[in-house]
Amino acid sequence: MPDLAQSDNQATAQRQPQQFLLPQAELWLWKQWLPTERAQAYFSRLQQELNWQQPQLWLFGKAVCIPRRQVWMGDAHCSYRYSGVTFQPEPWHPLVWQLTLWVNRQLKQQFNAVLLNLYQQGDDHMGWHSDDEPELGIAPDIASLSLGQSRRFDLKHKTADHQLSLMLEDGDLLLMRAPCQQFWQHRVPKQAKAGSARLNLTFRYIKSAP
Ligand SMILES: O=C(O)CCC(=O)C(=O)O
Repeated sequence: MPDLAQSDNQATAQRQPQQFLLPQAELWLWKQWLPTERAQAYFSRLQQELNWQQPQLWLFGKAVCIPRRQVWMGDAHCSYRYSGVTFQPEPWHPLVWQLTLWVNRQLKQQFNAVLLNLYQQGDDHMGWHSDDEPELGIAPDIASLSLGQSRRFDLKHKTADHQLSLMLEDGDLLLMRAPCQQFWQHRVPKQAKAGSARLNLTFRYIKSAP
């Protein structure tokens, strides 16, 4: 897949990230990593062009629809299993592919799959969890790009009394460095006043089958 034009290539901000040094976790946050105009254009395109789904997962022995829409996308081998369901990746959408290249270049990573989440309204949310499925290896770095409506992003330590809340805004890029997933959980809570939709891409590296 070719790189986008050189002008698009300059689309990401070069400013320094904010750094959060937490017990057993390190977060890096690039505010407005994508400038607003570009973030808005990407948001509209992805909202319209992707095959958004609302699958059922198994939670506490019951099948329940996830409270948001999602798409799992990546290299062909990147199947992903969580909450009792295995997801096969959708082939790369050119824009998601391009964003993955930019994120990989910025963060010196080799992400090969992306979970896209669409929160259409304030009731849509994601509960407490860690990105710790076996496919990700024992110490994954996870990056997340936010587009559209600002939403709160909470983190809490699994065993100690540490918490952090960030507001993730249009165009923000967050890196959760290992061993964050091992020791911390995160969530996007319901937010009654969130008037419009938010889209989030989390970038992951899935190992090839042995
Ligand atoms: O929407 C977000 O910011 C978080 C998404 C997330 O936690 C996940 O995909 O595992």
